[in-house]
Amino acid sequence: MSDRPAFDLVVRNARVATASDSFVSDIGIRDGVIQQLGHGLAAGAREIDAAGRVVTPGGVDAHCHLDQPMAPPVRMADDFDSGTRAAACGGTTTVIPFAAQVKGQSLRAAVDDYHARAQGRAHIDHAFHLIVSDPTPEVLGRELPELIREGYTSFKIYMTYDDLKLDDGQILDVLEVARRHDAMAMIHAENADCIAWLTRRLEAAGRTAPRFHAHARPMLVEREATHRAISLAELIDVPILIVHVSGREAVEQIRWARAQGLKVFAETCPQYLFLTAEDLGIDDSYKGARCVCSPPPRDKQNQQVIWDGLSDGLFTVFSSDHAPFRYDGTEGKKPNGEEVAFQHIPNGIPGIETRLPLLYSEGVLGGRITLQRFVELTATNPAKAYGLHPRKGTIAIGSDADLVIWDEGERTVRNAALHHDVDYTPYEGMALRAWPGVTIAGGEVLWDGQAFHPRRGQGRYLRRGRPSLLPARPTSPRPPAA
Ligand code: DUC
Ligand code: ZN
Ligand code: ZN
Repeated sequence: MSDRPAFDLVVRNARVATASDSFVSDIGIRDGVIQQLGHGLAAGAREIDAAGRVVTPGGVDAHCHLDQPMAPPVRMADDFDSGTRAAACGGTTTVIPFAAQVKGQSLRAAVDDYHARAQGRAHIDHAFHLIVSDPTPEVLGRELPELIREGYTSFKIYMTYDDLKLDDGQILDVLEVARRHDAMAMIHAENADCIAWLTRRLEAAGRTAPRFHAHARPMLVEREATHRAISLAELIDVPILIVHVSGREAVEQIRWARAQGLKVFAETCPQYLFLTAEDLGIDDSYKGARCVCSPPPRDKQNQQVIWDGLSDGLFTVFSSDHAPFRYDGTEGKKPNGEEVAFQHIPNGIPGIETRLPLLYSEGVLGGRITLQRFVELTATNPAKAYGLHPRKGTIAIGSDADLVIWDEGERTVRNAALHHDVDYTPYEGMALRAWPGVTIAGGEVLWDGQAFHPRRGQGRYLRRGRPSLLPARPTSPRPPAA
């Protein structure tokens, strides 16, 4: 008989939280997988006592941007090394960033390039969504169906940004592929022509400071595009997921769609709970460039609308939309070191490490959402939406041993204590009520509350299955009624 202990790691006396339950249990881990749940488990080679502490599934951040190619001089501050390091220290154990097609490029080339960027660098498991920006007949007829079959079972499409946006006919074409091949279409919903028109007006009036970014993208541009996306999906009869919903007007469209029985899912992000348009500046200071993202943060009333949607089931997924650009230097918010007009500021804010602590602290401990809803939004639903469940997103026998042990107690957010390669956090100085005390990925401790334990290159690429938020469509037509 081997002397090997029964488990590589046992987490004892955990208050385990899943999307449906909360119970006290030991968690026995072997070969990176949860082998047993119960009381009085046999010894592990390593043991962690979690008595009195909540243990949730490792977070699945299903919307983040890492080392995504950008037009020079702009460059993302985080690659798969620093981005997944920061993710792990914030309790996230799986990320799904984007393999982005540049117009004129084949989708396959974009995927190959992205694998090369991830190769040997990731500390945690990862999969890729696609971004489809050039739906040529070759992409629609061959590449996209092939890639979906290979496990790239979701893609994002844009209704804005000149280098990415699709027109309505193109959106219908790609949604038809999603329907035929059972992929999840994620939609960035903002009306490009309205934004361009407003931008020209603002520029002509000399209103070019960062805060005018929010004036160029009022809620109606998001509302109109959200409604249009819903209508296009209804025409094709395909589920869609509207990403980074910012406030009341888009929320109302999604509630309306749901009431019609349409299969419209929705995502929101921390910036729509904790930032407002004032963070883009109340005067013409350039510092507001740090919080320029799209859609822009709204106001306090809209923050409440987003909280309500998190609590009542409107939202399916809570992601970071981490899009990391340094404030100082030449490759980020000041391209070539210059303060530029708002429409030239790279869009995006960092948030991969703060996503879970913010929601756990202000949502769960702030009494706004249940612990079960927290797990559902941050781990279980993203794993289901993107074909990773039940391997990811839950605490169950046979699931990967990806866990967060929470430390409750006051903690102030300081960029100096974060692990990304960005030189600021929008949440600097915020007092939180909790932080991940231990992050375990694949059965190994990556973050112990004080130090990061690197596993560079050991994060695995995950080939994904079909989305499982909805039952599979029947594979053959129903027999005729007798
Ligand atoms: N908006 C996006 O759509 N993606 C990245 C960041 C942002 O602000
Ligand atoms: Zn987007
Ligand atoms: Zn994004």
